[in-house]
Amino acid sequence: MSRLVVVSNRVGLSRDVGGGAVGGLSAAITAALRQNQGVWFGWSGETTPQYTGQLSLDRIGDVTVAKVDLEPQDVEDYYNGYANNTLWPLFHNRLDLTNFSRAYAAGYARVNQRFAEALQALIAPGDTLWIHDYHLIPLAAELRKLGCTNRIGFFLHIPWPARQLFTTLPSHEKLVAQLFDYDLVGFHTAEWLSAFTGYLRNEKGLEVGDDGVVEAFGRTTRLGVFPIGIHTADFASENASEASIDAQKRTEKSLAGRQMIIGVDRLDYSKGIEERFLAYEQYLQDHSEAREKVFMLQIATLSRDAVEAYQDMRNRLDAIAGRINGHYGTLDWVPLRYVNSGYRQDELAGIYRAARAALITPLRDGMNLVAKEYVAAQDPADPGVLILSRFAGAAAQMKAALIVNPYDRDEMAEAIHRALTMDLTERMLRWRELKAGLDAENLDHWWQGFLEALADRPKPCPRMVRVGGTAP
Ligand code: ADQ
Repeated sequence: MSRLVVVSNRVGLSRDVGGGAVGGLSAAITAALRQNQGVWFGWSGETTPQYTGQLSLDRIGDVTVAKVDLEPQDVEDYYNGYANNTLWPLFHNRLDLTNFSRAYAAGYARVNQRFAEALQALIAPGDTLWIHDYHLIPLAAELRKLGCTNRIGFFLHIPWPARQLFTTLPSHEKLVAQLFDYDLVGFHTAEWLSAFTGYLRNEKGLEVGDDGVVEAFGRTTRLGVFPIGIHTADFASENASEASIDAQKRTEKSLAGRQMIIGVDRLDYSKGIEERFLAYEQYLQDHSEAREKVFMLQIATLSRDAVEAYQDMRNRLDAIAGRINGHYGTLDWVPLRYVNSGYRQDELAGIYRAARAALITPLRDGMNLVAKEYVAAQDPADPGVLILSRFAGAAAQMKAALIVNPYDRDEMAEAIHRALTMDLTERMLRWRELKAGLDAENLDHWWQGFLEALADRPKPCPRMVRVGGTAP
């Protein structure tokens, strides 16, 4: 059996994290690695004054974890710079926050080259490599330069931008060419894939075959759609752990009979938290009868604090939350609870269950797993209502949610009202449809589907998409 080597910017498996604390994606990759005698390689998160390429190796269960330290300049140019100050904002339609810098681009190339050199020592001839996300697009090209002929797949966890935006990136063609060094390139949705093939067609005159195969830059790759799912059982109320039940009870106690609306996100401008706060404020203004009977809990864990755009956003959110609570709050009612702490997955499941509605309203999101987790956590006999942005990749699958435009404050305020007044029959109908979708396309389905497609090059990919078309 061939080994699986997974590469991501950070390794999501460590000795000191228990089961209930592990995020869905990390758990999926770990499951894939365990079944394939795997190795997980990535940056350690640490810096060293001068780069050495020294690998630190550990064995956790059946998985070998391999990490390298980076120089401070690498972190600045590659991670904070090109990944989080160039590609992330650009791929999330925030050209206004996108910083094009040659130093960043050079850092991105340098670190991918360093990763390839460090990784080479770990790769055996029959190994399959699976590279994750926008930090590492050039990695296969760097490995190929070193003579690597292994099968290599790439999965993009974020959206692919429209051609008109993507072409603002200096050396955009180089980035696309680097994707042709992979044997398979996967996207979450047909929409992101179609943005990519739109670039190929309009900029390069290329057409993609019905089987997803496309030839360019002297190489051939295959494109496919693999929407990520979750392990529904981990969130299901029937299997609730003690920590989950405890979190649910604590949350319910704090409700004091009020209905709760929940938002859970990494604190990021793509998640639309500011627009969500403003919509909630609008709802309180439009529905005076709901005041003191409802509150919103927004959990937003800090991320990428070193990037300036994130500090600005935090300041704005603090100001809006303060304004809403100052204006509407009473002696015993805080309309908006806004917390920056992180929670374990099983605790989150309990909190989700206590919420009558979830407001998951990103401005742009590759998929959004929180929307799926909220649905999976609900009590089948009394489920809450999911309000979901049409700009989350998840909206393509979760059509039974209340789908909203996060830029339309009035529409969002109406959706909150509708969710909080929806009768049990409609809530159950919507929930059952959503849950059936989650069960059919779960996390195992995602990683197994990707690896099967990667192993089996000649066969058409499942859900392969024709250029300009939709999945058959
Ligand atoms: P993220 O942008 O991190 O992921 P998302 O998919 O919503 O977005 O969340 C990933 C995980 O983090 C979820 O399992 C969630 O429970 C957890 N999480 C989020 N906020 C949390 C909080 N405040 N406290 C504790 N846990 C929290 C990127 C892309 C997404 C894509 C995923 C997976 O941006 O679009 O869905 O990768 O491909």
